[in-house]
Amino acid sequence: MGKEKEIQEKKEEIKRKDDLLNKRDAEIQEKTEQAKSKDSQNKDLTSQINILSQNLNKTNEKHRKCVAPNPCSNVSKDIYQVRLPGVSAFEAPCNGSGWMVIQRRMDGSVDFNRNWAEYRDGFGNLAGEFFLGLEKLHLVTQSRQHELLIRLGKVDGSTAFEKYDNFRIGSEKDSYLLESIGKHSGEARDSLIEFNLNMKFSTIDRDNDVGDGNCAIYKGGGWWFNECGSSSLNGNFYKDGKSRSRDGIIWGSWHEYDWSVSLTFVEMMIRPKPF
Ligand SMILES: [Ca+2]
Repeated sequence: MGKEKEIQEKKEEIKRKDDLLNKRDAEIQEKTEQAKSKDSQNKDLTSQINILSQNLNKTNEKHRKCVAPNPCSNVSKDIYQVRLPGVSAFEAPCNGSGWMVIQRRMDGSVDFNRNWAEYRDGFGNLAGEFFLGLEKLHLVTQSRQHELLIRLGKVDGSTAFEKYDNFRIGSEKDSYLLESIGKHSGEARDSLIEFNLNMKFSTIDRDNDVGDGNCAIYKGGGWWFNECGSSSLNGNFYKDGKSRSRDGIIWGSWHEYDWSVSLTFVEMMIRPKPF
């Protein structure tokens, strides 16, 4: 009987050890599961962090564009060195009220009958008559929403303005298309939306208008011509305010579409639209 009892005890001891080993196995199994789960959670977190980081980059990019500074704010009336993100520094006149002047006609001292490269790069005298250049207009207006203000004057001394709230120019690849102009207000009334919106820029050597001939040749200067339209602020300058053959500086909606009129003063200005 003593032997049987001893065997019985050994069996029980083996069973206890077996149970213990099984328990250890179960624990190891559980720990492994937990580790796997943690690993999966870590992967989820890494993926979330990547998404958040991408979103942050996008937001930063938008923020950079939204806060592109107004180079003409707090600047007195003078020629100013414009530095904007992503644009090489260039000079432009500010008018003292936050507007950057991009084109001016005042005395006929500068010839506006120019070719594509000249309208692209700009020409004239920043203190007098000039055109700032389409490439700069493209880069500046793409960086943030801009307003366009046009001041007009007749030989009799009367003046008027027209303002647009979303002026944007396409790239040279798109022939500096007038991509957007927005809503208009002012006493000169609109002479751009109907005919010039979505038109490419044309010059004497680059006919991008929609008619058979080249409006830039007929009108004496580059513009976003249609066929040809009722505005041409780069047209020929007539000191007496009388156009010889519909080729003067015109803004039809202000001079009742009387094509014998030629304006004797123009200033085109832009500024970032206030929030
Ligand atoms: Ca044509």
